[in-house]
Amino acid sequence: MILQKPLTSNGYTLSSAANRLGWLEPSDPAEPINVLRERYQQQGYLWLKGLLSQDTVLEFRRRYFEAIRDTSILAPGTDAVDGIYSAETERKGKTSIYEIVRWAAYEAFCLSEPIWRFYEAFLGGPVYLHKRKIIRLGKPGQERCTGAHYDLTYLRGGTDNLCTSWIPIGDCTVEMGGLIYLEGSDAFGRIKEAEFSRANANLPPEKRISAYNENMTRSGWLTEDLPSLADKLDTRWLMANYEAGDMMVHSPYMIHASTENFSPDNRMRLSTDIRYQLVSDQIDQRWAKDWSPDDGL
Ligand SMILES: O=C(O)CCC(=O)C(=O)O
Repeated sequence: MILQKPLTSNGYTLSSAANRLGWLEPSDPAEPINVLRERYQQQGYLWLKGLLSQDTVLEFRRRYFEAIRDTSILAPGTDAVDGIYSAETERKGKTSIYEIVRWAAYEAFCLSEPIWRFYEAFLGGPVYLHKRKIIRLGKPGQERCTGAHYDLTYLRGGTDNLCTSWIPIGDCTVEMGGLIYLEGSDAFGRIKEAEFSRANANLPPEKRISAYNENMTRSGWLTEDLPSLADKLDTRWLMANYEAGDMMVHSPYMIHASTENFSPDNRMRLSTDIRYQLVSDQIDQRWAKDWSPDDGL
């Protein structure tokens, strides 16, 4: 695939050299669960193609954009499901994102049967969905992107036997700034976490599990400089053209980030990221409340 523009993230440009940029490998959710488990162990992720019904995903996309149409974010006269950005100055609307993450319709979406059934089989028992669930909107031209990090940084108060589902709510091409993964980085995430655990060992309990204590960066991210990290680890950033219905599963040690949206038709990237674990494992209680701007995570 030839990109119209090189991928950028927080002001850094990702080299298009083949040794620094590659593609995620897709998986079929119908494959035997032990095959999927083995692939997840090797890769640190699974890109489950078409796990969810496209209609369910698109219905939620439409509902989301209809709810925020009064902010003038949508180009006039366009269908909400397309999520076409108006680039106009936005007004404060009736419905905030923090209200949307409390919708029963959103919770039902995150608890879609194909998702929890997948995790029961994958993790081998009854599963728990963390209450703190995040929705992210990526507007074309928005320079701020997600920096390189692994999720356990923010989830140190419970088990590490947990998985993140990153779900594109609508198609999300590479140009729209979907999630990218640092190939083979689960191992590096484990090394970093062991280093942080040693450095944090003498801190009081609350600080020890914090993503923002004196041993961490201000955001908890490893870096915003994605190209240098790939150079340092001599690896590649893996990207994908996600489709509505796909679900990513990634390990809490797998390093990921996002890139700028430069959709040629001004389509907004909408996604959610949610976490599942076995209900019998220790649950990080900081994640047992709905996502809010002041939750300190
Ligand atoms: O969607 C993003 O930009 C970040 C998502 C993320 O960090 C995650 O899924 O863990």
